[in-house]
Amino acid sequence: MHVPAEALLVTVAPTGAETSKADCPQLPTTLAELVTAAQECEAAGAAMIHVHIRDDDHAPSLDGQRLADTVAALHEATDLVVQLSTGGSVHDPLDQRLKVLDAAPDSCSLTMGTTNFGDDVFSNPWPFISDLYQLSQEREVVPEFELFDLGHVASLTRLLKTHGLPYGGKVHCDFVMGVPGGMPGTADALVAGVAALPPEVTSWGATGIGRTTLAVGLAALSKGGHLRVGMEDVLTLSRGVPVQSNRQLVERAVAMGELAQRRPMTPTEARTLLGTRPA
Ligand code: KMH
Ligand code: ZN
Repeated sequence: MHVPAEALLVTVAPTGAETSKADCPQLPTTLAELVTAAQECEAAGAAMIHVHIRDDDHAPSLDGQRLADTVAALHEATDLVVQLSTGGSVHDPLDQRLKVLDAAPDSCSLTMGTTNFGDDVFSNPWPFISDLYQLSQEREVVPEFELFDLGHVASLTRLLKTHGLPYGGKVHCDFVMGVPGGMPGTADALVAGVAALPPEVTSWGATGIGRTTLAVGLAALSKGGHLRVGMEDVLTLSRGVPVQSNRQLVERAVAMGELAQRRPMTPTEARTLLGTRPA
């Protein structure tokens, strides 16, 4: 199947690891809430979901059984490409983050370097990146390379030179911009990042954290990229107006795409774009 250039991959990142349920009761933290959000976002035009799970106390979790149950429930209830976060929370140990692949998702996030993350450090040393990448190749899980900084693009170039192409042969990356400590969420930074991408990259998307979401989304569309949106990344629609559901953010991304004459990609097209295993 050929995926035409006007097809726009909208990824939803509905939960994340940073926001508490107490601060944001509408954040989907239970499996039932996550599945409902996934179904609503698929109906609104999302084709992939980037998943962080929570435990019974709504705290971030990398529990293996919960991860496997989540992948199964999302596959049962939707056609979305299921991407599990291997970033977890800044407090998760590297060995547990490697075990995420045991849950056999279609895709996994793979961050290309250590980043200051507000007052914390999001640790991604080279040996961990290298181990996680080789494990993804063995397990036939397609990585999405998360680029928080320009140096991460250089590390991606090094990784592909060292270990070859991912499972499926496609290289998809996502610029995560506007994290305090990473590259700014500006059009200028995105243009620099896209210009530095290695030739093996077959597709890319972007997300801007917090108030950078619109600048980054519009810049990504201008450059022909794809979009990630969701309550992991932004909690207001405009100053003082809280996001009530992930569906609102997907609807806004689809509307922005329509202005740019892009139409939302189907999950089947997304599988072709990304090179994931068949559904
Ligand atoms: N929660 C952040 C520390 C990922 O999902 O791979 C890391 C993160 C990236 O969200
Ligand atoms: Zn994440």
